[in-house]
Amino acid sequence: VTNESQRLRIAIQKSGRLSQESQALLTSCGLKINLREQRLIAHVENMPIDLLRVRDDDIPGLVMDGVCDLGIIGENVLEEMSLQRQLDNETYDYTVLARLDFGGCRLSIAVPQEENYGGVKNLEGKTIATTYPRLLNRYLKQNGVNARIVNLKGSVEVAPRAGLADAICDLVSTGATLEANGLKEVEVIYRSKAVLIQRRDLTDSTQLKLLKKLMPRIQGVMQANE
Ligand code: PRT
Ligand code: ZN
Repeated sequence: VTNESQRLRIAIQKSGRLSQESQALLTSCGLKINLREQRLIAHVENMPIDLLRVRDDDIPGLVMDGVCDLGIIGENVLEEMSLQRQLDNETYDYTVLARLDFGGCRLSIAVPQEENYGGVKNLEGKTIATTYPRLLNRYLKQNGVNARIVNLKGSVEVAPRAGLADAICDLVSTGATLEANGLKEVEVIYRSKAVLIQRRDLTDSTQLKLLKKLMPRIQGVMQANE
């Protein structure tokens, strides 16, 4: 018998670029998921597992605070949150169980197409708009560049045209968005994929047993996709 608190809690993105593939991965592992729209919690019918469907930005914190046992999240968001929590003296512990085969993208710096870009030193004294200020700050520091970072939660790609910034640092996959906005990619600062993470202090033996059963299935699904 499994009591409520022993159910394994997995946080996944509710709707967005990672949700379909996160659900598909879990379904391929044998989880029977009954997703009624708008529900925060979905109970897995055939295993003691609950899915929490949330904004992707909430997933690292839920796992780091031990509120959820597992989570599927883009490394870009995970690393940004981790850096933020370190700076804020909050807990930022987690374990990566698997690097997954979806959600691939890169975090890149882009400048107006017409600009003569000769290397990272060209960013000295410039203003760069981004949703990932900690990752960008780390990169600039490592390269000895002083630039001003402007925080934007959305519409980053229009910032140069709007006169808000000289450059941007944003996620890129095909490059079509940059192109459409008259920008060119000049530096890749971080390469990201979706990962399955676990909270550090998972000790419940029932949960660990279930996890031990799930992990080979996840590896199997990924090998089958290769
Ligand atoms: O609502 P919620 O907060 O949950 O979702 P969100 O809107 O914050 O995130 P979402 O669903 O857009 O992305 C979730 C995750 O998918 C990201 O954190 C990345 O790990 C991953 N991912 C992979 C991407 C992309 N590829 C991607 N191309 N996330 C965003 N983009 C955007 C990018 O920001 C830019 O606007 O797509 C545009 C660029 O795409 P291309 O193909 O034109 O280069
Ligand atoms: Zn988000």
